[in-house]
Amino acid sequence: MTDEAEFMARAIELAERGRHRVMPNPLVGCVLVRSGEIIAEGWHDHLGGLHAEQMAIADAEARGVETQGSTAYVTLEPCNHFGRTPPCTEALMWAGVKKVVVGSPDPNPTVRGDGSEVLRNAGIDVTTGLLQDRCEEQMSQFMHWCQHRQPEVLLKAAVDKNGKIDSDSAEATRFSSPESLKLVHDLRADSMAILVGVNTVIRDDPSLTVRGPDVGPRKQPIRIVIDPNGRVPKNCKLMQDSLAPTLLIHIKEISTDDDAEHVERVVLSDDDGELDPQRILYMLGDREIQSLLVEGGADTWQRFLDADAIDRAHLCQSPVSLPGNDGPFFGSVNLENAGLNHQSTEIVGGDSISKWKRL
Ligand code: AOF
Ligand code: ZN
Repeated sequence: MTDEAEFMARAIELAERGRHRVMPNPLVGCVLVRSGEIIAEGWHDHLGGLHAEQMAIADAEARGVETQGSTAYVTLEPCNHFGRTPPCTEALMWAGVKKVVVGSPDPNPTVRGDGSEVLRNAGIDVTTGLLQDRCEEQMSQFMHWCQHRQPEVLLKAAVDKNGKIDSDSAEATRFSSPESLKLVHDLRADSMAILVGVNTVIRDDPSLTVRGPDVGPRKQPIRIVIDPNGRVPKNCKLMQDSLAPTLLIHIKEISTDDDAEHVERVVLSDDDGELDPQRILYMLGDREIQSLLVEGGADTWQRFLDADAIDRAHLCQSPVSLPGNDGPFFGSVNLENAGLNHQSTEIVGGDSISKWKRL
């Protein structure tokens, strides 16, 4: 790796520190370099916190390090707008940075292209595209939403050795290892919304909250239930606990008199009694939801796959055999048939976790 690439790689590493905590903002990292040495580091840490460039400049100031004449390596094009923070372009100029090396351009329409142009007009040398693929992969949810105005969708499925789905336990606790259950909470924490079908709620009464990872000041992911005909029981956890918002999607008006405050219902038009996943994604995209985790059950997975509505999948296969030979079954073949490509497989606590992606 060149020195330049190493500096950007460090910025990517720093950006990771904001994971779960910055959405709907992207993960961004920044280092300031002078005479071939990193003199300051910053990252976007949580929603409402400083942007990466501003944190790096503050870091230099706090340690009494001179930023004049330095080069900034930043994973995303600096913003040039007054949002939750003042523009990073101004901060970089103020700090006397002479060169900015950008990973990815910012596709956000309110900042697009502008940041680099403003910096160039101020006489700062700007180059773009260093480790761009890695930067964009790290902020894929943000990139996807900016491009498509709908969430990036991740399917998570847990099956036994034979591809059988655990049909009557909440959160597959009977057979996935503790290590892979922990991963489930990481996936939830990495999502702005979690979706299940009404049958899963009736059968498992899941709470669908993030337990473990720190999500910072952002809210817990919204819990969404596809419930065409209003069958979600009033006394289930999603309706009773207010740990996270709950959104029920119906195809007709359902009486709402005694719903708790955290519960919202929306009515979407249907196709022969079925809710089209694509219609759901547009509705969520309009609400600026950039990432959706589809947790199940099997019918919901398959409907989303059939509608080409899954971008990524994690399939967790345990070495345990559940009793009985009857279905439902689910596995690689369902993902392959839906046009997803296998990316990698790792073993976690004895379970095999394969990752899939639409290219
Ligand atoms: C940067 N550096 O570290 C980040 C940027 O609402 P705000 O003010 O936090 O602005 C959010 C937008 O700024 C976000 O949608 C994205 O376009 C950009 N994020 N920009 O210069 C950063 N996180
Ligand atoms: Zn900024």
